[in-house]
Amino acid sequence: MRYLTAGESHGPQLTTILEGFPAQVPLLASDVNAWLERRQGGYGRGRRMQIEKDHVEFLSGVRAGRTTGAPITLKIENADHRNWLEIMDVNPGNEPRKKALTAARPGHADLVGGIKYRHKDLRDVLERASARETASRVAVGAIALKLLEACGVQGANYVDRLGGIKSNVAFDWDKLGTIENSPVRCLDEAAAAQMIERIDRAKADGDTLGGVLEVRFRGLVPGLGSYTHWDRKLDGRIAGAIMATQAVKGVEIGRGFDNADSPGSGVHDAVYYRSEASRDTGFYDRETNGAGGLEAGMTNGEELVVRVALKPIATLMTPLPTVDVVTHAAADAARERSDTTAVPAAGVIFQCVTATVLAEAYLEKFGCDTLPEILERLEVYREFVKSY
Ligand code: EPS
Repeated sequence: MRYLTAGESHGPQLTTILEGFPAQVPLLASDVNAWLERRQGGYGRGRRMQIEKDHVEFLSGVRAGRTTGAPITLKIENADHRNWLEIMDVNPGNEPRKKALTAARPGHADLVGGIKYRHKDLRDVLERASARETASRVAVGAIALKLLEACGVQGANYVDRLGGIKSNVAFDWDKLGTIENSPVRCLDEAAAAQMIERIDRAKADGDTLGGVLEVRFRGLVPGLGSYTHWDRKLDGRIAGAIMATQAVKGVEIGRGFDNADSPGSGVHDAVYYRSEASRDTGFYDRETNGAGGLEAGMTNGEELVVRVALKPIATLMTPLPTVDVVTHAAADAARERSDTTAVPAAGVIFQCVTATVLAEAYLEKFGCDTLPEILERLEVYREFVKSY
């Protein structure tokens, strides 16, 4: 399974082609739209989100509410494009264009992207570097989630820290509704109120905020991924996919950085053989999950726990010093309409991006053509794990 995304933030649309996805998976536009809507939400987003009401159109690979096995083409329109027709026009003319950007924003792709691709209007860089593209990745992830759901896998995402304020409520699968209803996708209501206050203050100061997100998946069978070669290791593939998302600066699996300070006896998850089997790990069981569900690049059947550090958005309304790439004079970094924080939305993106890697891993282990075949093989494998 593989996918390509294309499209600029203020161009006509985002286009995605997902290839290698199995046939016979039930799929409606509303399945994807629910995730697109979640990604658009969250306190701290800017005015752009009032313009866009993201929805997907399937242009191939889906018929009568199920996948056909052919490449799936996804179209998501940029409603804002109608306000940018002249600026984004593909034909030459109107140069220098309105909204040309020359004062490179520190932390954004502007300066290095301009050097690399020889642009002096840095809009040619930022239009593609923009996190608007994550709508495509969420759409693909929403499709991957349909496959995972059929395989008995459930996911979650939530905010652990935002702007330095930490949630003090432990994650609980029975509280997914609380996360959905929280404007900052946080389980701790008191912390959420402080986060909102912090976002308001940052906005008033012309500043932006980052945070720490968590993604979890449960119901994964053991043995997805492989220890046999570096690029088959699932931890590397998950970390790589998340790290390749805009503004990510750190990925941790399980108790990653904390484990580094403890002796092995306090880190590794002891194994027990029980008298009753569980669905995915057979008679084998653990009482702890410091590994975060991954050992040697493979799922071990425990919950997958991934933590992600997101830096604050680089567009500051109270800008940092920079240089104008045309005049080389000192300048204030460019101000663009943007979000104060994208932390709540980022968890949605990371869940979807992780789901895509997990779906690939299921296809590698259980075959690629049709969902019924995958489910048959999954049942055989679960029985094998019980017999092992
Ligand atoms: C973004 C800037 C803002 C965000 C955008 C990412 O867009 P605009 O410049 O149009 O106000 O809203 O995110 C999205 C459009 C989105 O769908 O997430 C940036 O510079 O990265």
